[in-house]
Amino acid sequence: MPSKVTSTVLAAIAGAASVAAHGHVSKVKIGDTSYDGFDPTSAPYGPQPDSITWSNGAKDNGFVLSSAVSDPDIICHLDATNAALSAPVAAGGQVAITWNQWPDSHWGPVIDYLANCNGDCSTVDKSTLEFFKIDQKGEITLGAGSGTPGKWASNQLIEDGLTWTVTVPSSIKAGNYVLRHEIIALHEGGTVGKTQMYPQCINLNVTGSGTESPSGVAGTSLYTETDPGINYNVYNDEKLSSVDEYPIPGPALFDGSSSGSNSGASATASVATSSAAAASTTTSPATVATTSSVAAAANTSATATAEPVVNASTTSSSVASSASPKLTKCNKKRRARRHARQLTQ
Ligand SMILES: *[C@@H]1O[C@H](CO)[C@@H](O)[C@H](O)[C@H]1NC(C)=O
Ligand SMILES: *[C@@H]1O[C@H](CO)[C@@H](O)[C@H](O)[C@H]1NC(C)=O
Ligand SMILES: *[C@@H]1O[C@H](CO)[C@@H](O)[C@H](O)[C@H]1NC(C)=O
Ligand SMILES: [Cu+2]
Repeated sequence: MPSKVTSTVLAAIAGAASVAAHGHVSKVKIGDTSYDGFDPTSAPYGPQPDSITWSNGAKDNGFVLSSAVSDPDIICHLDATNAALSAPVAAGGQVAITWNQWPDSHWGPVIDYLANCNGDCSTVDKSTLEFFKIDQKGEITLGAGSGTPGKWASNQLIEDGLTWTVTVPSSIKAGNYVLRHEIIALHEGGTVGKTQMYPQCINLNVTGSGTESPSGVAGTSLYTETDPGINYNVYNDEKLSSVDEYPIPGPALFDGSSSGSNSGASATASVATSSAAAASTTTSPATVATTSSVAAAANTSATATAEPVVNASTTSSSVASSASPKLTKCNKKRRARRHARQLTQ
């Protein structure tokens, strides 16, 4: 008896340490103004009245599993509630989002979306928001082989002082928007439903003279748990020839986004998502192609039967379905923590 209790307590401590290693957005900086993020790990836990960041119920810096990507929790995190305030930002301006911490081992893409609140973001029903993607980065360099993951956007974020900087597209019309910033951790992504999603919503009041209203999709329709970029094994880099083979999940990048896209590739991607985006392609100057936008465009064209382009995601689906040999102890520890909770309740 005593030994069982002792081991449960030890498991609980191990679980707490592991969960504490996850992260949350702790700061948002726009120009010279810095805003505090919502801290899910500190009392009073509930909604913070004077914040631009949405509150959530992830008390342990936790995540939404990819098995729940159709659940409203995926929109702005667990039990998320609207932020009361909005940060002014000029269209074309930058938003720097800082996390309190992030584990190196939680490899994955960083993706940002906007959704127009068509009114007040402090009271909008999150299920009515339609998100368009404005920024995405996946894998940056391949791993050395032998099941070693490469460098991912999440690792870049850590290197950059735990900060990810997003540019608000200059072409969008002024208004109140929710920025949905997200890290997707793929260390257990080789198993369907086990990818860890860490979204955070932020209210922005976009100013400027833009005219575009990109079409978007509901937060609950961004992903499925079997998308090749969600159910993805990060330990298989020796089988890849290029980081392009990782297909960044979610809809195609909005063409007015600054993350850059080859005009031909992004025009193809726009066909499937937004006629406004496609129209703007003819006037926007060609910029350097990013690997991610090429992959997204290829995937989109394959499914939308638009103009033929190179199928950059050819090998990724076979990669995604193979087993991942080196799972971290993340889930094991969470199970231990759940047990510990049951013990104390
Ligand atoms: C957004 O900015 C406009 C222009 O400054 C202002 O009139 C409006 O009240 C702001 N809305 C919010 C929700 O902050
Ligand atoms: C690829 O297509 C699938 C199915 O339409 C979609 O769910 C996924 O988000 C797309 N991925 C990219 C990178 O566009
Ligand atoms: C792209 O690759 C996928 C995965 O191998 C395949 O199912 C699909 O048919 C290919 N599409 C095109 C247009 O080649
Ligand atoms: Cu974890």
